[in-house]
Amino acid sequence: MYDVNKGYELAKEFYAQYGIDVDKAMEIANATPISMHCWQGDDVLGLEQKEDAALSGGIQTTGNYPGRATNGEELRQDIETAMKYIPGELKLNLHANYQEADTFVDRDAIEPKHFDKWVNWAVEKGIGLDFNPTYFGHPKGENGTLTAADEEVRKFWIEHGIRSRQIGEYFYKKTGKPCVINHWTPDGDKEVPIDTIGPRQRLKDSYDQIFEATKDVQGVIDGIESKVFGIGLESYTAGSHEFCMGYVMKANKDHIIMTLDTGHYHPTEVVSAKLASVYTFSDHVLLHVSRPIRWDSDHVVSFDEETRAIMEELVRMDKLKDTYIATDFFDASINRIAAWVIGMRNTRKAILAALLQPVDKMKELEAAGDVSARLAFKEEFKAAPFALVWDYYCEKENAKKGLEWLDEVRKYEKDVLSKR
Ligand code: RNT
Ligand code: ZN
Repeated sequence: MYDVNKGYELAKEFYAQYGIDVDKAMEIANATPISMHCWQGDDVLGLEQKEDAALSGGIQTTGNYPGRATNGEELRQDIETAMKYIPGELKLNLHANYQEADTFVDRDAIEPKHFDKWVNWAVEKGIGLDFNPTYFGHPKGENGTLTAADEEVRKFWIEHGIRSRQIGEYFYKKTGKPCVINHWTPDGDKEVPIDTIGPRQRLKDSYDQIFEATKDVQGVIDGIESKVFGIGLESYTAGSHEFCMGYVMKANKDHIIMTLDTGHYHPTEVVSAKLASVYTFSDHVLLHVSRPIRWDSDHVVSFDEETRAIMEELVRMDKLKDTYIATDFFDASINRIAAWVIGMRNTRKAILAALLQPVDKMKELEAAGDVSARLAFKEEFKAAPFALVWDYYCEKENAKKGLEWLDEVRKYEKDVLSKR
């Protein structure tokens, strides 16, 4: 019989050799909020009561695994089930197309009350809510949203952005926790357009209008998310990295920050290498943790080198507490609850692993110019007995250690998902 306590005691001794306090690391990892995206549960389709709901805007889910949530009740039930196996502080991240009005309400007419089922659910659970305007999956977005040359269309989407910030404030007031809003628009072009600056000037103006009209909104933080390309929009994205970084830095407002999505850069560029530069000029960052396989494929977050490197950077810069960590992936080819559990656990796992390193010692060695020891230390911790601490932590938080959650998710699939 595998005894987690025994493993934990041994690991504690291992880490103590380097002056690492395992309990402290678990405590910090546990208290770091991760905003779990609602859209893994239904392949980003939303609850707008439209027969023809379909994903567009350059993002795509692939796969047709049975059991997708088809209404708010099912989605909440699935989220609750996944959350049982995800240790630590959580928030729920909603998209505007997850509104639950009785009849169809268009994006420029959404109101806080259309989200009351979510709000009541979150208040009951004691968790915070984050939000996203949905600038995709809509016929009015075919020729751009916030960049649209058609002023009527652009107005429609600006109104959507304005209402989204008001809904964010409502979430804040109801839950008592700040609402982090992510602003992302897919607007772009299959070919490089002749006019590359016009759409960007309009995008800037649209964001300006949204923030100006809602300048009194309280309790909302706004991430501006860039992207290199989307499907069908391969050559040009108006909201590029430079555009979004420029917008955020020039805005110079505490609540307007950069969103860095791990799948939104050229394949050889990594977010872990960008964080320190952004933090030189900003106090906060919104992180979208995902996994790009050759492109922004939004695979389930892995406990891979880059996810670990990101968390290591945040710990080493002492910016973990200043970073809004959110997940963003959608895999329709596997059990969707398992997708959430695996991706969320890996995100938390990477945080814990980063905290179980002798950061002060390594900084000391570096400052003293001992670059050989620096490398030796870096390498040593890749094979440290981290899993023993992770198992102990999961058990302590009643989130099931190891793969124990898998049988329960299988049972839920048999009892609930397969009957949908
Ligand atoms: C798309 C962006 C964006 C979306 C979600 C659904 O490439 O990453 O964040 O994934 O808003
Ligand atoms: Zn994203």
